[in-house]
Amino acid sequence: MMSLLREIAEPSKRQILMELRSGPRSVSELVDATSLKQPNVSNHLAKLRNRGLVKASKIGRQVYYSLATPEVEAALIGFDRGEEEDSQSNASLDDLSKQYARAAIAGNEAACTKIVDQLIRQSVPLVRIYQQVLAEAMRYVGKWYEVEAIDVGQEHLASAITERMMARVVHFAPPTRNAAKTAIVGCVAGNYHSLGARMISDFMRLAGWKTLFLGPNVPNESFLSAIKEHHPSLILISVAFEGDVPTILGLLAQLREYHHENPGYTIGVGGRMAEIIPEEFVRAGADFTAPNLMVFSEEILPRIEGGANLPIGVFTNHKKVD
Ligand code: B12
Repeated sequence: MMSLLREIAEPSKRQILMELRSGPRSVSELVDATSLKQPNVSNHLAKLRNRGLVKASKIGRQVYYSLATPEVEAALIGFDRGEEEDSQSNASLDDLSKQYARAAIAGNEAACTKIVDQLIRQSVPLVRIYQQVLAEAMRYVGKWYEVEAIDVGQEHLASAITERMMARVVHFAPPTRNAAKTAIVGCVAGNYHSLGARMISDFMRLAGWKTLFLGPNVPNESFLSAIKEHHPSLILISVAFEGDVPTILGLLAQLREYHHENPGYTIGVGGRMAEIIPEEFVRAGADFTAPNLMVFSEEILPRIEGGANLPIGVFTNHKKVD
């Protein structure tokens, strides 16, 4: 550990290691990113490799370097915490979400990583990073797309970067407890907007639930077979489009039927349509609807875990609708 800290304390090596936090880099990419001379970069990399801090992998003719273990990354973050007086440290989460959105549509993953890492260092909870920075940034991306300021490629780029940033946030947020219950989360068939459902799924996992994330565009039969196989206590479905409403209503009807044979699960619906026609989903058999992760984590999950009577009801932003 001491030798690890000694290496990190050396500014040029730290510059290289910090750059590798955003992903594997070749020597020439590291030269561009750090402005160090090529022989210096190669020399530092050789030493860092010898000491087990960096590993090399060959793709075609090119050699890529990356951090050797999660401990190296954790040490870098710890070092950085005390060291760096970051210009962003006083920025509000809203400013950060906008900065993040701009960086994401430009494909500047290093800048996105920097914003996210800073929030991790400041111990901002996962729910706030997800909701107030990443989800909010994606809302900006949507607005820019709508006014044709960006194209579909940039929208995809921002989504893919955001998925990787979410993995990063989860990586540094250890599970807090073990609820020993199972949840199944997925998007109804036709819905490819999976970031929201994945946020809910990550949060559930950290809340100690065994969580099975089925991803985007899940056919109703696949939802049902996963439910029959894993016996979840909670089923969470994301629906974004009007066109997907008949499909989810069909799924809710099937779930109601199966419930007679296998009671014991709670059903929640979220996503854009859950804000537009929440009552319809509750009438069709959902136990609750939620507009976002914040409301789900603060208002709904505690009720489920506390054994609240079902249905729990319709929630809009931060309040229950009676
Ligand atoms: C990114 C994005 C995409 C990506 C999705 C990538 C991915 N892996 O998810 C791609 C490029 C694939 C895509 C495709 C399309 N999209 Co799109 N997309 C967006 C965008 C920009 C952001 C969505 C997002 O990820 N937000 C961040 C997440 C975290 O927020 P969220 O999904 O709302 O989830 C939160 C809550 O809803 C809730 N939640 C969600 N699910 C669940 C489930 C449960 C159980 C619970 C409790 C809570 C919950 O919690 C989450 C966190 O708070 C929006 C713009 C916008 N304003 O939303 C448009 C948007 C949703 N897309 C739209 C459209 C039209 C499309 C396309 C038809 C064409 C297109 N524009 O490319 C296709 C259709 C694909 C399909 N069949 O699903 C429209 C939808 C309009 C509508 N409702 O009819 C929007 C609003 C853009 C617009 N203004 O036109 N899209």
